[in-house]
Amino acid sequence: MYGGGQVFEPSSTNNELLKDEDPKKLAEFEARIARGEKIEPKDWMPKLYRKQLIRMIEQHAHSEIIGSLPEGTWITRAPGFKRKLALMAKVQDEVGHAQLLYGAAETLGKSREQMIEDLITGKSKYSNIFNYPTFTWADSCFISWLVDAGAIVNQLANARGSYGPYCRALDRICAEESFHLKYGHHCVIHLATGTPKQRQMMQEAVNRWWAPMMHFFGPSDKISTHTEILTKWKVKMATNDECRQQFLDMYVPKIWELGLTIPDENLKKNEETGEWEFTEPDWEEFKRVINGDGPCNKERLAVRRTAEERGAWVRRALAAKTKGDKYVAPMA
Ligand code: BYC
Repeated sequence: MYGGGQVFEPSSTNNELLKDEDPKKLAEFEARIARGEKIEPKDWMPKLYRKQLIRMIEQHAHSEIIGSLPEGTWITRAPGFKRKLALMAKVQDEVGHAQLLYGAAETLGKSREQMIEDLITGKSKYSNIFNYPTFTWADSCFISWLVDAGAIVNQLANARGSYGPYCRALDRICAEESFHLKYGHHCVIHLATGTPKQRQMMQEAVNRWWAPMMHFFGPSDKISTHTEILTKWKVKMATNDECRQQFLDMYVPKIWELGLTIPDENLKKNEETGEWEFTEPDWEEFKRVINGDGPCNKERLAVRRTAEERGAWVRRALAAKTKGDKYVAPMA
């Protein structure tokens, strides 16, 4: 199974883990969180908090390296030298984000090797959206603008959360993502205001990516498994529905402004409630994709598996000891 694991873990597993905690320590921990203090790696924390953070940060890290693949494939085909340079820098940033996030997850006791193993064997999940193909340059532009925009909505909120290392990683990531957003917006504007062929290409990309984009924020709050405990412990500072609403509020007008349409005839802002109304996303498709049955899951993991195998000698060489018990020094 690829990008697998169980679909929605029953929250009873969460309750089981909480049952054995020392009530006094748990109350002190929750009081610290309520006061807005950051929890650091050596502080006491409930087993469930640790488990949830590892799950979420690890999935986030995997999403960054897998997410660099659909855009990475366009580096050599990007139109013009400037676009190639910018896209190459962006993709490199995304891989750097994975490094920061794996580092944050490691502070909770799971090794990077184990995380990579769980990714390439399909045990861990990563974002649904990177399991779709980038057929044209416009698909890559959609990711750079709107997927990054969605990521920023989520990350800006969670950077104010409770776990110090994750928040600090998110702060750095958001700073870089804001450049990606500008780059992506520029690419989309160029196509959307270009020749009829360019406009058509951009519109087709919006049509292809809209449904995965709605899924990107996670299942609706009514059916989300982890939101309740994660918001209580200030790991998630906005729910899935809140992030989706914020994204719609900020970006639908910008998409319309460019003369593009959105493939959802029910999409409109309810002026009374201030909420966006839209067609309920197809959660069955979402479940299939996050459990390994999307259009590109197998291909994405095969690429990572090959990279892991081909890079093994480098890791072995770096870890090898020379005479006198010194590690091999990097040559540059
Ligand atoms: N995709 O209880 P829920 C980027 C799973 S990279 C796949 O609501 P939670 C970029 C969820 O894991 C940035 N799976 O979960 C990179 C759970 O399954 P398990 C990506 C999803 O954790 C390169 C189940 O569904 N951003 O932007 O409370 C180039 C139930 O869901 C998804 C992040 O990773 C999904 N979309 O909330 C360009 C943000 N949604 O684990 C761009 C960090 C849900 O029980 N993550 N599931 O088997 C989060 O903020 C939260 O984990 C989520 C989900 C909001 C995504």
